[in-house]
Amino acid sequence: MPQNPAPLSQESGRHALLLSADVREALAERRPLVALESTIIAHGLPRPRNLQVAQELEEITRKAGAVPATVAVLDGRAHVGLTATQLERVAGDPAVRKLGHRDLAPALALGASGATTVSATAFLAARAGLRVFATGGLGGVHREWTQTQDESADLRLLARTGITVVCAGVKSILDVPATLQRLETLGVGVLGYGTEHFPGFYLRSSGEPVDWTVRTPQEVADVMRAREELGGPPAALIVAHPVAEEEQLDPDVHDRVLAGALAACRERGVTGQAVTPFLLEYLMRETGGASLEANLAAVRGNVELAARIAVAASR
Ligand code: PSU
Ligand code: MN
Repeated sequence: MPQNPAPLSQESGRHALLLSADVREALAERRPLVALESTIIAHGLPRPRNLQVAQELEEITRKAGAVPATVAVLDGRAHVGLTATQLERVAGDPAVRKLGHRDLAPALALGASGATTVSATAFLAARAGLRVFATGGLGGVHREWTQTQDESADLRLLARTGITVVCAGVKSILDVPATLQRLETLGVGVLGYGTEHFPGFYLRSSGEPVDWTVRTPQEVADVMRAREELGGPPAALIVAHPVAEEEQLDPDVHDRVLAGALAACRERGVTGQAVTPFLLEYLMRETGGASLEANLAAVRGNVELAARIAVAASR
């Protein structure tokens, strides 16, 4: 969307973006690209399965006709598009931190390495000139918000960044109605993809309605085009894409285990950036891996749809 600051060129400073050769070429030739988030790889999935998944997500993108651009910070340089070796490092190196948007400058200045969350990935991808981004579930307003004030930095960044984000809604560990309200207030667009309900990440539906439903990648591309033609301040467009019925987590299991996860989080005093990885890990353990399979199914589906949207939007 055109109102983002001009894309950074690779040469514009010591801390500028490093684009992989693939990504640079695709941008120059206006071919479809999809940005992929790395926090889910480094901190959202167990090792060594996470590396396989990271590679698989890039493969799914290519198969659907787009160029994958996994985003991460390595040794103080922000990368959009990783080599195979760099991807291995993000998946395997325990020194890789979790970086939200506000962490980027210190990480760059101090030479740190980190995986990027939705907020940092969306920012860097838009800076590089990418228009479509895929992840699992967005961050949002946590259920204990009134006590902890824990609202993911994802929301505010998405309110100010013109990029289309394909996700399975927001993580169901969150307060979904409160998050949807915040998205409305912040002016972030929400489209249900093939559904009249906002997805529930591990579940097909969160039970909350969406105002707009689209049914094809072309319809999403048309909405992107209309937003560009309208102009105005940049904001993200969320394409909320539910996990397939047969791949969702059993809703009863979900509700029961989630209650335990939230209680454990409170008892152990887990706070800040550690909350989301803690809850995801707890659910995975207590569902015997079923939540992991639902999470992966959702991410795979989102990446494929994002690639099809990128293809439609590049025509
Ligand atoms: N989606 C997943 N798994 C994850 C995440 C998203 O399927 O681990 C990550 C994203 O990087 C998102 C982050 O930005 O969780 C939110 O963390 P927090 O609540 O600390 O902002
Ligand atoms: Mn948080």
